[in-house]
Amino acid sequence: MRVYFIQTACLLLELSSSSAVASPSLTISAAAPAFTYNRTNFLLHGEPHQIIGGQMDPQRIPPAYWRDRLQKARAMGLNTVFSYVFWNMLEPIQGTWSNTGENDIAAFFRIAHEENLNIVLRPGPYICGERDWGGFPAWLATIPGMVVRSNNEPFLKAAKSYLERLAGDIHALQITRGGPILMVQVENEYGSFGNDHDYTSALRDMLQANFETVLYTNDGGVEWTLEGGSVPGVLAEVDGDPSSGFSSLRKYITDPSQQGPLLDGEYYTWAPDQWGSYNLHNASEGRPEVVEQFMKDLDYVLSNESASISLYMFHGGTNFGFSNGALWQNRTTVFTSSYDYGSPLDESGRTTNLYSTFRDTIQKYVQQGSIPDVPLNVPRMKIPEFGLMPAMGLFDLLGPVTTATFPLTMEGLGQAYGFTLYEHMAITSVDGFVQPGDRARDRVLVYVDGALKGVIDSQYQRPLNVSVHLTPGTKLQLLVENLGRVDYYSRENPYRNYVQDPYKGIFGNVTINGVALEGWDMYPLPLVDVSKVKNTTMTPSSYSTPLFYRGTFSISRPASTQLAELDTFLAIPAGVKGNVWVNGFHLGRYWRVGPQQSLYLPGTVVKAGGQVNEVVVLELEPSKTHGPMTAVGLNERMWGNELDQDCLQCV
Ligand SMILES: *[C@@H]1O[C@H](CO)[C@@H](O)[C@H](O)[C@H]1NC(C)=O
Ligand SMILES: *[C@@H]1O[C@H](CO)[C@@H](O)[C@H](O)[C@H]1NC(C)=O
Ligand SMILES: *[C@@H]1O[C@H](CO)[C@@H](O)[C@H](O)[C@H]1NC(C)=O
Ligand SMILES: *[C@@H]1O[C@H](CO)[C@@H](O)[C@H](O)[C@H]1NC(C)=O
Ligand SMILES: *[C@@H]1O[C@H](CO)[C@@H](O)[C@H](O)[C@H]1NC(C)=O
Ligand SMILES: *[C@@H]1O[C@H](CO)[C@@H](O)[C@H](O)[C@H]1NC(C)=O
Ligand SMILES: CC(=O)N[C@H]1CO[C@H](CO)[C@@H](O)[C@@H]1O
Repeated sequence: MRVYFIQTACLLLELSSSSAVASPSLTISAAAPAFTYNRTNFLLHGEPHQIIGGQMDPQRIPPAYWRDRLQKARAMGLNTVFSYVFWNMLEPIQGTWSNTGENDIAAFFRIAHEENLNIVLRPGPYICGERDWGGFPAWLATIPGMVVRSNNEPFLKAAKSYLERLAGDIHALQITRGGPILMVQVENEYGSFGNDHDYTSALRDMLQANFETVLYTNDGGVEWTLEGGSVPGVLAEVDGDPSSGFSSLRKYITDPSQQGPLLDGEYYTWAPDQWGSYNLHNASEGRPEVVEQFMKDLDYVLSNESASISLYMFHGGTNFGFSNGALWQNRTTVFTSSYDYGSPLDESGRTTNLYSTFRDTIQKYVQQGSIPDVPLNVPRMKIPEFGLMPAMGLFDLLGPVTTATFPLTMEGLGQAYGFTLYEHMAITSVDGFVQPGDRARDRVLVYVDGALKGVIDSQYQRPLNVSVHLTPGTKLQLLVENLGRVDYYSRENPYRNYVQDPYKGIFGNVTINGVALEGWDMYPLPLVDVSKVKNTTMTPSSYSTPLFYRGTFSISRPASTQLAELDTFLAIPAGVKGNVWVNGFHLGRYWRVGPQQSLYLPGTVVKAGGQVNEVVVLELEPSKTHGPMTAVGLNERMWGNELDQDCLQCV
């Protein structure tokens, strides 16, 4: 039996539910459509077709590398790429459609087509995917009456507008129009979350109004998830372990309008990483029994002509910037910026041993010589260690202030991601523990008159009680970091209401000894543009509040150097916790607890030919005692863990 990764992959366990649904019958037109299916086979131009797929999400990959990653997918033997689309990146502000760069989904699909790959589109609107709020834009949280993932008018209205615009961009790329899009998924593993068939039917209708291709659902392979997630008139499929999933499909999907060939829509090639001193990097490397099971499962699927598969992930890529999601059990657990996933194509787009092993197995089931040769791995570069100098305090970069008696949430301040600073000037004397709203959302650094008093973090199983002593005129500052909104809930999780509670910053009152503090100055720090970080060095008067550091490196190789040769993993050896930008591009977060100890720096943002590359680092807990701040580019990745010095007893 394959090991299930229950807690963080978007799939789940047992529990049964009743119900049967009335069914419109499946309509298959007579003149062999480009792509359809009967009870046992997908049919591509009328011929039985086995989907050998792998997941790769364009918005997690630098666009200049799309073709390389797609070529490598084809060269592993895949014939189809499954892609999530992240609504929050396409519509960062309600009504503003941003479909260029990494959001140019149509361009990714066109390249896939050129590289002889088909596409299975997974547009959500909810996609889970270890992404902030499962791909929902944060502004949804500010719409009155909003109930996401439900048959709720404000939600369906916003979802409709998103799906219409997305369909507008990619309409011509459907297989019915000669493009690569074979199928479109309805919602995402909805059965793990709910069983409101009115909601999923409304989404089905919306997708049918916008797409001409086959629709399908994808759920965990047990009765209750299949019952909750399957939709009349829509092909029902499963994910996870293929053997048990397929027999569940055959057993529990009894409505003919939902029956068809078998597809394991997410076969896990391993798992994402989460921050934590005791969380080791997840990988199958060095675990032959795991790889053996992968191959057994792949053989099991591919030897059955009724069955298809998609590897989740073929290539994970990166949760650049602040884009990662999180989970809530009885504390927050946060996905790393790296979304390596232990996948066959690693985070930097290099093929791995696992890639070769998958390729060998796939070879057995496809026409001899039909798989292209594998492109060689280009070595990554090293960058010798270089200095980072203090340039500016984070608190010297504050924008316009919002003042209110009681705190507003990050969303209430019109902010989606990053940090928010809450300042209160004491007017009376008070002593006691700080309660930052109903709970920490998520990591709260507490300062009194500029001195760090402690860290309250919802990741901690046993958070610290941070005690403060305020007298009239003392300044209390709470710097609240949004570590990523929860992206996955199971119906069985007692905390599932967190999907309706994405709020960050301070929610409720800040209290000390139960007394609410009144009078707040609030400063959003979304850090979308670090060009305002001064290009000078300074001598900090104190190291207790967060500092921006700057440094530069240059690469003497000619400007014409192949981009992949400029790939590296950037590490900040003395760093405690913070964020890194190179030439203005936000690589993501670092945190010494690990397991991620370096950030993927794609060659696409590096300038060669001796030009200056500018590095900006926000260190949240600067110190002189950790040694000088430096950065270094590693050509081989290191993973590792360290204890959390902010709270040794919190875990
Ligand atoms: C589905 O179509 C294929 C190809 O025409 C055929 O071989 C197969 O028997 C069909 N299955 C059913 C259940 O009709
Ligand atoms: C394919 O798998 C399904 C589900 O497990 C099974 O019912 C069917 O008999 C298999 N077909 C072959 C040819 O093995
Ligand atoms: C919840 O917390 C307890 C310790 O207080 C721990 O034993 C348990 O495993 C936690 N549950 C989850 C789902 O993390
Ligand atoms: C914090 O205070 C609460 C209430 O006084 C107490 O139950 C808890 O154990 C304290 N936590 C720690 C880590 O000391
Ligand atoms: C905050 O405190 C004030 C004063 O005690 C109270 O009126 C208000 O309801 C509180 N707000 C919340 C969200 O608890
Ligand atoms: C910033 O300063 C460095 C020298 O410390 C210089 O090489 C670089 O060009 C400057 N960048 C800008 C944008 O002025
Ligand atoms: C499949 C797998 O190995 N999952 C592990 C990934 O990492 C987390 C955190 O260390 C573990 O809890 C999982 O078991």
